Amino acid sequence: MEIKQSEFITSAVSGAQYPKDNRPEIAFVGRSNVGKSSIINAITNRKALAKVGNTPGKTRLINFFLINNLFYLVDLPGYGYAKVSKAEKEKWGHLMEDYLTKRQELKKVVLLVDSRHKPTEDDVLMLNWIRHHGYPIQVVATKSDKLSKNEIRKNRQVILETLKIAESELIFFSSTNKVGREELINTIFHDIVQQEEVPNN
Ligand SMILES: Nc1nc2c(ncn2[C@@H]2O[C@H](COP(=O)(O)OP(=O)(O)OP(=O)(O)O)[C@@H](O)[C@H]2O)c(=O)[nH]1
Ligand SMILES: [Mg+2]
Repeated sequence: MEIKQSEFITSAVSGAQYPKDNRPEIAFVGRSNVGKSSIINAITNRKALAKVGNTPGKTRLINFFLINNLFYLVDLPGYGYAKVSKAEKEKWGHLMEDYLTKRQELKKVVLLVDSRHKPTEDDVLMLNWIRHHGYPIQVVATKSDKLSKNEIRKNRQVILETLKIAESELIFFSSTNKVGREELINTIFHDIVQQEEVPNN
C-alpha cells in the first residue's frame, strides 16, 4: 500500500472529541519513549507529523492522523514512565481505558516494545489485554538500528518467549533507517485496506 496522504486531524482527552466519521482506527501502544510517535512519522514519511520527544511522556493526548482519507492512525500516551505523579497516572488510566475499551472504530492495537530489552511486565499486561479483547496480535520491536544482526536474532527469541507470540506476529523496525518499512506497512494495514478499498456498490 502506498501512503498518499496523511493529515493531523485532532487531539482528544475524551470521547466527545474523537472523530465522528466512522473510519477504522489503528492505535499504537507501548511504553513511554518506545517510539510510538516516531513510527507514525516513519510510516507517513513526514518528519514532524506526530510530536517526538527525547524525554518520556511527550505525548499526553490521543492524537488522530487521517491516512489516504481511508483510516486513522492513533498516537497514544505511553505507560511506565516513573516520573509522573499519581494523579497524572490516574488521568492516563482513564484516558486510555475510555479509548481502548469503548471505541467501536478501533480495529487493531499495535504493541511497540524496545528491541534492545526484554519486554516489561507492563508490556506483557498490555499484550494480554489486546489478546483478551480479541484484537489481532501485532508487535513491533522498535529501534532495531541500535542492534547488530546477531543481537536481533537473540532478542527476537526473548521477545517471542516473553510475550508468548508467534514469529509471524513480530516485526523488527527502525524509524531512523526505516529498514522494513514496506513490510511493516503491508502487514499492519493489510486487512484494513482490503476492507476499505473494495468498492461497495
Ligand atoms: N535510534 C532510534 N531512535 C528512535 C527510534 N524511534 C524513536 N526513537 C527516539 O526515541 C525517542 C522517543 O520517541 P517517541 O516517538 O517520541 O516515543 P513515544 O513512544 O511516542 O513516547 P511518549 O510520547 O513519551 O509515550 C526520541 O528521541 C526518538 O528520536 C528508532 O527507530 N531508532
Ligand atoms: Mg509519543
